[in-house]
Amino acid sequence: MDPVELIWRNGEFLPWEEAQTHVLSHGLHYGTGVFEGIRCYETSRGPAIFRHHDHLDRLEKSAELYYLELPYSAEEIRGATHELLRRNGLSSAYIRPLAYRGYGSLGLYAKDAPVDVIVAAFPWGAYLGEESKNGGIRAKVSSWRRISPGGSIPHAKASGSYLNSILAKTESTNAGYDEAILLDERGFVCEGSGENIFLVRDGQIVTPPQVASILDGINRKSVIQIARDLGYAVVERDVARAELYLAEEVFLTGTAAELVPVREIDDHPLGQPGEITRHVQAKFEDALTGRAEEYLEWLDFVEAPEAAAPDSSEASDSESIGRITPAA
Ligand code: PPE
Repeated sequence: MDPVELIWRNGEFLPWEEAQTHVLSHGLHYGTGVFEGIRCYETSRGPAIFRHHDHLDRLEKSAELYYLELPYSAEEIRGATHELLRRNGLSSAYIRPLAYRGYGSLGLYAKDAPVDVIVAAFPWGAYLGEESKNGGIRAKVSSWRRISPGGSIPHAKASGSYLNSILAKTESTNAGYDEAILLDERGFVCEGSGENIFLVRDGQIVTPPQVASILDGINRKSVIQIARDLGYAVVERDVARAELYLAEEVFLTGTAAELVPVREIDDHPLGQPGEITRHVQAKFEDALTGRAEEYLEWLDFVEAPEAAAPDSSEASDSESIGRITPAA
């Protein structure tokens, strides 16, 4: 991880190294946090955050599902994020807002543990490797099943849920693969450890439905719309494991990964990234980076970063400018 200068926490901009938390923070013990992964891209009209409102909306919904009362509104977090990017001099970045139960009490009914909110932004390159977006990746169906909607909430982007993803990812990486694909308890396909999944079968694009045990990905939504706009049929339905091996093409979507073709699953070769994958991927990347006029509304433009870092005499002054007090 490449540190940058500042992290926003509870209304203040702190130096990166000072953004620490108490070891008895509730979230550290029980995974009681919700978060987002967002990307900001450099475009010809300045830096722009892809579908920022949708991410903040999902953050609020994840918080609601786990009874976390966010002390800041989406608009306050959005404003803090804009300023964070600007003050860190970042015109492209991975953005990680996190709301978690902090220090105050342990135990499972933790009404006295406050909800702390942070936003960090830092450079994060290709999630599944430099070559992933071009050459595709090798994936393995995990022996770990995706958390079920009867025991937890796959649709919430909650910290604790990621133990499930981590088991799958670790298993597949240790076995020499790039990514894991998780099935649900019935044996149907859900998603990658950190991405949604799409298949091409008989020229049609197929993806597991929202009621599957998946995170309702924002890039999933974007890719469904882009593919339909390009004239492809997109069907949301249950996908059997064997269909992964029979598919003409398979690809994954996610904020960190972007759109990544899959070239092999469980030692069944799928071949080089296919035509439909390439077509959708090209348009998707245009949408991310502001080159597709028709999707400009998805971009939340940010004021360009400060050209030079402020000198230290001004720094302490400007520290207080972006201070935001919690919403009532
Ligand atoms: N499923 C899971 C389980 C998931 O974690 C992600 C995002 C997605 C689907 C795709 O969602 P979206 O980004 O809204 O299209 N994974 C995030 C976290 C990755 C991490 O390692 O941390 C991400 O891509 O930012």
